[in-house]
Amino acid sequence: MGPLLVSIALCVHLAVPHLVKAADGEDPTSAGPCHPNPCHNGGTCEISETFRGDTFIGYVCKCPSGFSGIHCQHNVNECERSPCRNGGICTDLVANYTCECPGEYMGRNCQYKCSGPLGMEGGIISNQQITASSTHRALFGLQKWYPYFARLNKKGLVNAWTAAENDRWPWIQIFRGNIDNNTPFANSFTPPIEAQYVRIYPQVCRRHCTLRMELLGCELTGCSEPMGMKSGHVQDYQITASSIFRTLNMDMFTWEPGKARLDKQGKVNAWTSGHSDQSQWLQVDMLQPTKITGVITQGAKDFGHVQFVGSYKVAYSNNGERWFIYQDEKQKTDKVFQGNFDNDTHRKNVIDPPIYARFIRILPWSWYGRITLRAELLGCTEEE
Ligand SMILES: [Ca+2]
Repeated sequence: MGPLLVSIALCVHLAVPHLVKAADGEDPTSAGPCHPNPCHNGGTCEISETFRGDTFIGYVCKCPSGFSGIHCQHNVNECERSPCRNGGICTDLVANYTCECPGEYMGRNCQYKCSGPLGMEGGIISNQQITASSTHRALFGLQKWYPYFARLNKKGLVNAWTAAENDRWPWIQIFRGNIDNNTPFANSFTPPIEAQYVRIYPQVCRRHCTLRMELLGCELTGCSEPMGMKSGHVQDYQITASSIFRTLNMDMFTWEPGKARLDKQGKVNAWTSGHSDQSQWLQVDMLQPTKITGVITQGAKDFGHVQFVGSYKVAYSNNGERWFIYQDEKQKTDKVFQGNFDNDTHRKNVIDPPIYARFIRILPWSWYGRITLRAELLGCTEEE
């Protein structure tokens, strides 16, 4: 063993003369400047000729994230680079940080706005999910002010929920647990309400306790912002389709894909395909790879004719040429999403696991009347 050790020492001597010089006076059993490890906090020691400042120490410490200094002895203050957005308050941790977000925002960096309508007005919250302590009956019981009329902007003669006159402790309750696996926030409160049920107790009523309302919030996962079909952030040129219908073959009644926007108003206010078959598609180009976590669809009326898509598949692509149809994970088949049942009510489907892609297509699978869509995509562009 002796001669072998000597030859190794010679090699090191030739290659790294300073190192051997530095180790000259050391105990011969020492294995070099990295043993014992001089780096703190899990830093990796590597033998090196590099000078650090004006001293030569024969090694460098490769620090794990969150630590710095020659020996990784400094806990980096992650809050110094202000990672919390929208007024979030940062707390520095060991190799990490947390953000305490104001009520309207959530996500690791408070980057998600959490104040979208949860679906009282649009109808994503169904009638069965809305209950109340009592129902007011007027006109000898002929007119009933049901809990599920408590929808913001509801119109008609009976257009709100009203508690019965003899109800001493009226309440109305919205259950949102059966939408999907993600419990929603009811927001605009700081701290926000994190719950499956929300119950409202009217405190002061005039004549009757009557109300219409909306709940604002978002999914707990955060990444469920409208991507801009309704707002116009997604522009017309980004929305294309397999074919286009013209009522009476007139250009002024062209149901082009750029009109496929949730809640679009007007006489011609949706996309309608020129053909009615299962090869039709509506495509949105997000311009960059985007995380898509949900789809909201809605039908429309073509001069009084109710039209909507009753079910659909979703396809995605990163180059616009090679397409993948979103799969049902358990069945290993194309997933068919339930669509609309009328021309106006929003229908939301969660895409879980989410899609990461630049191009998204809705593939209508069944329909009523002609294939007609107004839509919104939910997701986020920023990934933590
Ligand atoms: Ca830290």
